[in-house]
Amino acid sequence: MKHPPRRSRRLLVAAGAVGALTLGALAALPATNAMAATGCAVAYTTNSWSGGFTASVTITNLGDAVNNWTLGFAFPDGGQRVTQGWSATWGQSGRSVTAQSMSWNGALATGASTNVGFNGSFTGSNPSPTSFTLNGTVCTGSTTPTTPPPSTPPPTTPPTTPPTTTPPPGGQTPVGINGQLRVCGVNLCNQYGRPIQLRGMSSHGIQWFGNCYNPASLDALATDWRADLFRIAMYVQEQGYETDPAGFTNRVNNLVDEATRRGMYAMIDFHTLTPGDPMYNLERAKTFFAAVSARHAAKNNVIYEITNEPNGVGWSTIKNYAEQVIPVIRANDPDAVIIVGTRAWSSLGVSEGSNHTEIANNPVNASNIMYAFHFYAASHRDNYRAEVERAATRLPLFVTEFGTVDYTGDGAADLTSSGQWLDLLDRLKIGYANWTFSDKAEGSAALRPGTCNGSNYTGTSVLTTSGAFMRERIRTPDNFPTS
Ligand code: IDC
Repeated sequence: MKHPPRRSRRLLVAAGAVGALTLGALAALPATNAMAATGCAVAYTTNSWSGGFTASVTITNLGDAVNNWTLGFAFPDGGQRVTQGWSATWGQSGRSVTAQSMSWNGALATGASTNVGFNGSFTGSNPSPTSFTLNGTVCTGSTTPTTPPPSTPPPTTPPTTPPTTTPPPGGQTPVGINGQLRVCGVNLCNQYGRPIQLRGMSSHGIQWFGNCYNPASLDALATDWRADLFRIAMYVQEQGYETDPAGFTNRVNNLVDEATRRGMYAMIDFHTLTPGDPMYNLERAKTFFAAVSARHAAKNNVIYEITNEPNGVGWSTIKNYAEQVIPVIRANDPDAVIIVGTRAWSSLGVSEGSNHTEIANNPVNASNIMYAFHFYAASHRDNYRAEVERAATRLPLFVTEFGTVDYTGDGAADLTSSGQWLDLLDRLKIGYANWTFSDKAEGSAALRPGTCNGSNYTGTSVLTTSGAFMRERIRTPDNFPTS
């Protein structure tokens, strides 16, 4: 963590609520002293468009060191709302807004800064709040951006273009409701510590179908499909990342920002497939994940999938790969959920004659991780479902990819088997992303061929059999507990 240069003592006294304490007394106070001096400066900047805005809030602690903090302020206008925050637990009652620190940014030394932010909406005007409190003390430091750069990586890039449709009614997006996720036992839990299931779609390879991920299609995914999740499939081979690392990193970053703007979780899929040994791409994975995790560290909606489908290698190789890549992400983004692919095309080993016990007996040495399971409903049936049911009692699972068709990604949708699969995943609260939200002429694609050349992505007329089935499943109301 970079600490900003120490501020002048004069400013400390001027800004902090130190009362009659002398500088000497202030310096001598232990951080936990009940009389600990408090004081703060807040820089609040916004980037707004018609009806919406992104706010960046840099908090500088000008008092004694704290281990956790709560920022408070009031919106000047009654129509202003926080719709989705990051790097803090955000709450709003009437005009009053609070932001409570997370475990990783709660500790603020004297003079240290941290940056938090949120997306908001407004009905009338969008004036900035003029008064802030930190742990109940009014911040008397400057509210103009005189503070040093934040000590955490920058938050969501403010939108450069306004969303073309308004967010779902009530401003309650999946990310807005659930916030930062974490693994709890074998489940994925939301910010209230309650298990949830995320349902969404995977892109096709962004090197081929980049034109399918545009404002209109992503709006449809968020508001017409009501998807919780968008998986960004970045192939590494097959004309993917290895041909242009900077370019693909940039494309992934942009798509994460687009998902964020719409209140969806973004899953970054390092889409290894052939060769099946993830070690072949180890250095690329480290470079890529260092970049994307630094870029999105301050967001609360990014899930990292570090290898799509290992195949032809044993579990110990995958585990070794994971234990080298996970720390790279954790160094930048300590609280993000990370998903590890499993043996035999993420079948928990089943497609190569093994099963989940090899993982349960020798799990990846890291916390807050899940394991991927993939299936193609026309190829994988009862024995795979039975294995998922067994594994789900011991391992946190996420179906980061599945098809309604056979394992080639083509053929007819098997809606009976697909329905059995999704009923099982619903019951076990296992999240999923369907392959693919694209218009490729193959059975697994949700959009009819040619759809991505047009501008309409809503309704069923643009959908294939698989797409219509998936849209119905995904758009049924979510069950996201909020207490
Ligand atoms: C398939 C695509 C197909 C593409 C092929 C090769 O549907 O258009 O030509 O990849 O890249 C997976 C993989 C996924 C496959 C999919 C269907 O993760 O990349 O997509 N599948 O074969 N695992 C099992 C099936």
